[in-house]
Amino acid sequence: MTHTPIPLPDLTPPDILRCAYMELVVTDLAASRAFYVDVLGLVVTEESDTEIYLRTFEEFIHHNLVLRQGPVAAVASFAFRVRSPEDVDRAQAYYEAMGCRIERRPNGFVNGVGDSVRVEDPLGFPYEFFYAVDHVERLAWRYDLYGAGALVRLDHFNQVTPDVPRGLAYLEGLGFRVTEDIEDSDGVVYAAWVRRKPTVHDTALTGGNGPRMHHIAFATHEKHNIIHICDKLGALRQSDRIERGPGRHGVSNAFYLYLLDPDGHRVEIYTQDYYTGDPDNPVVRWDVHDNQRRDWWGNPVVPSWYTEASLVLDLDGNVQVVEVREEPTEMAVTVGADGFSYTRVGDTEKGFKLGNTL
Ligand code: XXG
Ligand code: FE2
Repeated sequence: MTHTPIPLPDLTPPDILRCAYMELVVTDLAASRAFYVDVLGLVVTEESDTEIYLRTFEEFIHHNLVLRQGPVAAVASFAFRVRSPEDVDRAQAYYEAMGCRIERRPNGFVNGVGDSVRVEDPLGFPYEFFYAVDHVERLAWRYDLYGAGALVRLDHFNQVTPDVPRGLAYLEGLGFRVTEDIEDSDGVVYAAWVRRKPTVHDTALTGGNGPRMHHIAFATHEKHNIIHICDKLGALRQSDRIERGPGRHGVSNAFYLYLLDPDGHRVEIYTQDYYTGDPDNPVVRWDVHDNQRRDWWGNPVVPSWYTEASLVLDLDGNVQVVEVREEPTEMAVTVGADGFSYTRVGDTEKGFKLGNTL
């Protein structure tokens, strides 16, 4: 398949620090509050009848998540913090040069954030860049407030897009570096993880019908914090919020849990990936047939995890049209039992199939 390249401008891209917050449109704000505040324990920075601003325990900027009441569940913004006010200008110039629609708001799009630019990026995602932000109390030392499942940082976004190599070339032009990917021997890329901060990723591209939002991920300190969230959901008779996990990822080596919020927006709870800050950090490439790539213990991925994702909005608040992936999907290749998945390298040549033992 030819991956029609997105022409990249000959301009310095904005210096992106990290993924910083997501604006999520939810259809029942009270139900979402019950999930994100009462169950997950995110900290309310401020709220009104129509919006709730939430942050994690180690955060010092105003929020990591905005919940906004609206008619259709969707994502209004994937927001990244940049290094300086001038980097907001650089972001504007960069996307204008790509011919993207942009909107600049000196007073920000949401409370607590100043001068920002929102763009409809070449993949159809609403990206936002800002530097100016209100500082709030970093609650890291407030152990009197921590619950056993405390969410301490926003870790990453995950985006679904039909053509991963095309999206990757654009993100690499924007300054992201690839940490890991999943591919096959025909050169099909199924997913890739890219970073700015020195963790495994700030966002990832998952190959599928898109643009859609696959998940937003928050970090806990330890694995036992994730187990506590599972126990709490069980005690609340809300175990049906658990979609996948808990488990250990192959990709990223992190411990994980995926939950679905009342609108079906997927939230990952994630902990203990690895440091990637050296310039020669090695790229890890996984074979799509490796049965341990997505779950190190070999547990199967539920089909909904591959197929379901949230819609995203354009700058007018309309839902972006979803385009179908043409290349093979990971679900068809691995869940669809093609007989070529393996746990031990060499099993397939010997004719062994997933589930058989040597
Ligand atoms: O953050 C992640 C993920 O994208 O959510 C999924 C790290 C690893 C994986 S995977 O399912 O590939 O192990
Ligand atoms: Fe993730």
